[in-house]
Amino acid sequence: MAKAANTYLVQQMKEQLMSKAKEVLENNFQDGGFTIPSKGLYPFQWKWDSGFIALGYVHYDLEKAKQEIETLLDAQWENGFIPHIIFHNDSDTYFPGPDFHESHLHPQASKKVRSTGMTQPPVTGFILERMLEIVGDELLPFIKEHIDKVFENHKYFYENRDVNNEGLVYIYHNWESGTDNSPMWDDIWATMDSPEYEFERRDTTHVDPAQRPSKREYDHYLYIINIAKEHHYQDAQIAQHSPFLVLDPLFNAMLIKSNDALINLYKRIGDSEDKIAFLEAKQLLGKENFNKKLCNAELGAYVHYDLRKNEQIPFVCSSSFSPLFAGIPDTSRAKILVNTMIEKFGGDGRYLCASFDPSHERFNPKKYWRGPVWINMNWMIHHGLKSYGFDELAKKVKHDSLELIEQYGFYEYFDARKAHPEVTHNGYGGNNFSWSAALYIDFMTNAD
Ligand code: 9WN
Repeated sequence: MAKAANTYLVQQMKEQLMSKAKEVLENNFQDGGFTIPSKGLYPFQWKWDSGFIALGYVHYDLEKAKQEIETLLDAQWENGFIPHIIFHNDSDTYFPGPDFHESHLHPQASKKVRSTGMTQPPVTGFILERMLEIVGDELLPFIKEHIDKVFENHKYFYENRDVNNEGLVYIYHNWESGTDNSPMWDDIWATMDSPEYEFERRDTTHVDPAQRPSKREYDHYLYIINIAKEHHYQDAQIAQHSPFLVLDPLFNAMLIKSNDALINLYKRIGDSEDKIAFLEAKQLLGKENFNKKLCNAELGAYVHYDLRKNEQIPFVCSSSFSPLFAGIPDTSRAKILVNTMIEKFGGDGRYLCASFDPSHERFNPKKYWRGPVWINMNWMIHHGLKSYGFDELAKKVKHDSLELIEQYGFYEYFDARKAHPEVTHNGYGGNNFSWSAALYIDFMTNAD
């Protein structure tokens, strides 16, 4: 009897949270047909956020899911580039805004809408494929209408950012990685002599500064943008002059996963042999070099690669496991990754999956990408683990994600430490954060 009552209460709580998740998305939805990640803190449209957000909507409001994709693709530049932030609207709650980024410096930038001159992980391809799986054939006309823009975006990457012609593309700014102030970048900052800028931070008026990057880190972030601006955001110049030039395993895994999705979608659409052949050739080359260049046997993980120093950046972080999502490791390497995840990131006292190696001295459990758990990374890791048959661990990653949200709310990131004396509330960063809400909906709607 008591058990039945308990099950009923849990069920009720989950239903309430589903409604709350939809409310978060509704409240962040804007008149222009796009959704901001979080009020105040992130008041514009962001590239990789928009993909995860669309995946939340697709379960209950197909129109909004489509609009999210359309408003993003509508900001595409003539050269295929899709920016990381689209300033469809005005807001003074975020720095740096459109006046700092000056995207118009690039001759092929969108004439319709202002944006940044950098990008973010290319998730749109695999999001479209997943949307089709959920909705069914009814969505095919929409896919047909938009898929070429995503293809052009991938082509842009290979034609402009694959400096060694190896099927791997560079990022030139930490904000392009999505994992913005990962300890990974610390050694790059040490090589830079950035000016001390005067500017007014806005993020620290919304969130405890202890959970955000330092002023000095922001100096570096701005300095790289200034260098790119000096060169009018021309890729060839950036590749030559940016002090930050990195092969990021997460970014490249997302590209490879989205390539696969585009290949599958084009096969369904038909009449796209040239595009399929282009993508298949990149897949072969990219996967091979990914395994050669970004795998670190000693650490038992994939790592970043610094193109300036021509050497690996030897740290393990949640991005290290993202290649599972793109089918990049063979099964024996996948087992090694799983062991590393369990040994370094697992254990009873911790939620999976911290964003940086918890055993490392640079781990910071509260600060942005220097340790906390992020729901979008967990979502990718969960699906990656599942695709290799690591069902138990996949379940744990999903379970931990849901528990964090159910206990603490739709936060941007979460402390990985369970019941730790220093932790009274595990939710950090922005609250009512869109992708945490959207992926809660997706996790809850899928039985896996
Ligand atoms: C800079 C919007 C974005 C996410 C990033 C996250 C954070 C921005 C910032 O917010 O970055 O792009 O100002 O801190 O790190 O992954 O896309 O949610």
